[in-house]
Amino acid sequence: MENKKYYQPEFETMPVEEIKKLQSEKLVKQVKHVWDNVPYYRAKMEAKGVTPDDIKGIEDLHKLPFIEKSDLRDNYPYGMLAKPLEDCVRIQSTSGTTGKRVIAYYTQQDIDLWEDCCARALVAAGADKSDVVQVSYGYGLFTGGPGLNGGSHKVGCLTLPMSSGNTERQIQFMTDLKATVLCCTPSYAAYLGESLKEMGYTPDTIPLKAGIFGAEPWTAEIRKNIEETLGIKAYDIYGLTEISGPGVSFECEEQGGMHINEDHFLAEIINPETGEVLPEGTKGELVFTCLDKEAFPMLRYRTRDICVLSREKCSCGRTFIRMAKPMGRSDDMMIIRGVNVFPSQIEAVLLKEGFSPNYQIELSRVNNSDTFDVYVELPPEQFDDSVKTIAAKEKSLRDALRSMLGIGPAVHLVAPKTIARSEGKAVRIVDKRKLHD
Ligand code: DLL
Repeated sequence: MENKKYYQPEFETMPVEEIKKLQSEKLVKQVKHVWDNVPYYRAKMEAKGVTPDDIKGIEDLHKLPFIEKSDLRDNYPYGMLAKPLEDCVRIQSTSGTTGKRVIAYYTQQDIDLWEDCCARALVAAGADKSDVVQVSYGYGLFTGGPGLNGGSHKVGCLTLPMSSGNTERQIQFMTDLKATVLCCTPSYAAYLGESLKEMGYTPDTIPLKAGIFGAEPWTAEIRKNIEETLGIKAYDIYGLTEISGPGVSFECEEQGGMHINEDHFLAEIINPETGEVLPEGTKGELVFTCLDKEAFPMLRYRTRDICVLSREKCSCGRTFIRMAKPMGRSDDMMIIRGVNVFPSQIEAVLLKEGFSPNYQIELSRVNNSDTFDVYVELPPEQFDDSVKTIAAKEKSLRDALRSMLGIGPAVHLVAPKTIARSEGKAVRIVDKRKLHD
């Protein structure tokens, strides 16, 4: 059995100085391509007094203007296209969780590049042509299904294009066809694990060995939960439609942050308030520049994802810079009575306190003051506890949340299976305050 450690070692293990040289060469060409073909961005550059001649390498990147989601919305549907429409072969779209959908275009070369990135992620998770890969991300406009599907083909794996949903059928195919690698959102992986357990499967009777989970924030605690119920190693994968889709970065066997495919994507961390570039190792907003993409080549695209980059050497041998798990989009951050709260912080406390990852946060406003409620399912074996015991547990969970967040929610322990399960990206926050805006 062939068992390669890397999909494209010539890039994945390139010395850092060479990566930077390659990035500089590609950047110069890419800026020229965008200047020549995207009048909107050219005008933005002109407004900043920059021309392609000012960009001699990656050290000049900071001179370029940013692109934000609002630029893409304003230019919908064709404004940011850098290739004639007849050279494009595909459209994908964002999930629209933060407003109007954004669409991205791909030439065949763009698709190939994206699928190579997904293939790298699969090989990093130990996949080779002997594997059966169950792709349970949604197929369609969402990039999850098509991206991992293409990557799986490139590696030569037997690919099960399941898409999301229909959990019973997922489990039937997984067990009948002995799927070894599962690709889906972490919240759906947790749900599949819960369902398999209820059906009497134990980790050693589940054929899976690895999972590639992303598209939403997930905590170390959820990873542990999934790894234990499914009996697998769970790898993180990151990406966004605007930059291609899944595979912009991926985890290796060290599970210590995701390697960014730096031969294709140039990453920066900026201060989200001022736009200032921050030194490596500082937490801030992730910004990407696409070095090779033809049809939809984003330059300095602001992701709104908050994380940290590290160039620290990785023992896997890959030289690509690593990004820490994004703790959530700056858009996902809730401001509750003036305190900044990320759902991932709440999730970490729940799992640490022995609860399931099934929860929902509800925010509302009463008499001009925010209300903050967290609904959490009771573990099935505690469902028959007395009212007094449940009230004590609610109080203790509230105290644990307060010490983590600096603000205490009203905690409601509810019956098992009463919080809707997610088949794609989980909806954790119901913010009724927005309904009144
Ligand atoms: O979610 C692409 C994807 C599909 C990635 C499958 C991984 C696996 P969008 O729908 O455009 O694309 O959403 C992109 O999702 O800006 C992050 O906020 C979030 N996100 C993606 N991956 C992760 C991750 C796909 N591993 C947005 N951890 C991004 C945390 C993630 N957040």
